[in-house]
Amino acid sequence: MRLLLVHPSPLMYSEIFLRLEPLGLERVAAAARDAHHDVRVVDLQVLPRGELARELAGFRPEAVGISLNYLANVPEALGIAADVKRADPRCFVFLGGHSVSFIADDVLAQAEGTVDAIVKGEGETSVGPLLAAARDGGLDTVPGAVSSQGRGPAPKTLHSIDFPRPARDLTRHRRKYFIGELDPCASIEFSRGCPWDCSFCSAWTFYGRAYRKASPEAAVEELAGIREPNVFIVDDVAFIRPEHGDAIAAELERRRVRKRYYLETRSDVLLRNLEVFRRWARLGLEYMFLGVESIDAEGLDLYRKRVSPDENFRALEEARRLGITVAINLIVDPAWDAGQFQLIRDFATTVPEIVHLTVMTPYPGTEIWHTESRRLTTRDYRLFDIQHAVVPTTLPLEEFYRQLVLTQQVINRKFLGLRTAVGAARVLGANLARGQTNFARMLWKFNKVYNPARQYADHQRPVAHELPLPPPAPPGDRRELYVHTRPLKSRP
Ligand code: B12
Ligand code: SF4
Repeated sequence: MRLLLVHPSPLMYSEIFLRLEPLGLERVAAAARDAHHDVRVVDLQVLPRGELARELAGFRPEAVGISLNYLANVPEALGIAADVKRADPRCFVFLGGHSVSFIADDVLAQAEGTVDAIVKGEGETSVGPLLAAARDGGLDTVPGAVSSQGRGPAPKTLHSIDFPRPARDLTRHRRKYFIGELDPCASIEFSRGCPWDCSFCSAWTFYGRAYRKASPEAAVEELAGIREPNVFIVDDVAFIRPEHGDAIAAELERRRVRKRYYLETRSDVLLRNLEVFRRWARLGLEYMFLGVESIDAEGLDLYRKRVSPDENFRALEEARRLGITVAINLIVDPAWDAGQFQLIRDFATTVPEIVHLTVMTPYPGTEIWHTESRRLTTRDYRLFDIQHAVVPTTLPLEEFYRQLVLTQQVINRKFLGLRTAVGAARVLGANLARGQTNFARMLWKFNKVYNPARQYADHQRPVAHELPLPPPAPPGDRRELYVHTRPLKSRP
């Protein structure tokens, strides 16, 4: 079958700091190719919508799969599905990805016949059987599939994440993928899933708390084949198992693979596995994203982070000693008043790290979705991007955004402060010399995108499709939140 896979466009607010390759879609593409389909990918993060129309007309796909990892992309994905069906009513249209897995039945209903199936869970295992069923019938027998014919059995968990390797050759315009000054930047997955259970997060419920690791040999073989000099490691929590991080490092050293890396981890994991991070710093680990979430113990308890403020601060000190630049994430509680925003500004200007702010948002698949969704002030999918407040704010909403943006501006000014500006200018010069302009654009764009009036106005837009609400009572058994229901055994 001719299969076209589509990634929706980036959200304005994430485009500033990074734009990364659609790794999940590339893996689905590879699995479909293994099943002998003719596959193309259109990534609307880097291509204009007109390019999709051109592919539809030129390639004439018999099936179109759209990635829906992000709730805020639901209206766009439904629009694409409708366009595809209008162009060719016989084309088989399906959706898959993280967010849509939790609300598959509702999104299928909202699509009003323009979507033939929604695939829950990992796409590598389902895409082959799905396309076979699209041709021969039997959609209700495909694991994880939801369609007008009914629901298939539970999604199948991929036995090993070593294969299929992402079909990176299908994503053209790879020079557009970057994160901060790592420009251009590719992505790789060393492990999948998270064994913790933070209340605001759906990473653990998607994989049923299972945690799988790529074999060090396969991971390094893949890494060595990546053209880009920079790599973002997409693992939710990198190097949970020190021996895994060490084994990959040893293989990289043996094969003399040298790149620059950005990863995401937890403070307790960093402190516990300091030697691994030291070894990786020698190998090129330059940036790290730490989910600090809250600067006080009360907030950390609320989010069930299972880390203390002391551990967070010690982790920051250790990262500084290792020479790794840290980006800290803090969750903004909509209940904050002006004083609490001021506290965060004071904190952000005293630590040398970059601070990122994300607004506490109850997503389907999280525990807070069940406790907070009754309080939602909006159900506009587009506002569920962790940059908007979707539950009541203590401050009037306009003032909340004013405080939020003021805090982001203070942080940004610090980030671009004199000392950093000298460094940034050096990096900028080097990147521009190589024809890489993503980092430069990021520096220009900030003030245009972060604008309180614009964020407030986003709430006034007409809403075509609304996020569904969860069932009335929270599940007694947390396993009811899982997408993959038979977790593998491994634990950290
Ligand atoms: C890397 C990453 C990113 C990258 C995205 C790169 C890209 N374009 O794909 C960047 C850094 C840009 C990013 C940004 C954001 N992210 Co993000 N991100 C992740 C992260 C850590 C890993 C994703 C990944 O690559 N996984 C590895 C691949 C192999 O898995 P996958 O993408 O899930 O794909 C599999 C399945 O989902 C499925 N699948 C995927 N697509 C399709 C398509 C079809 C047709 C089918 C059948 C199946 C299928 O099959 C794949 C293979 O198994 C996840 C957490 C997680 N564990 O998933 C969060 C996560 C997905 N992100 C999240 C959020 C909140 C965001 C932001 C909104 C944050 C922000 N405001 O800046 C933005 C929005 C992005 C946008 N729309 O523009 C949330 C999702 C929340 C939600 N419910 O909407 C997550 C779950 C993190 C979390 N724990 O809360 N993110
Ligand atoms: S926030 Fe991080 S540690 Fe917590 S469950 Fe999500 S991925 Fe795991």
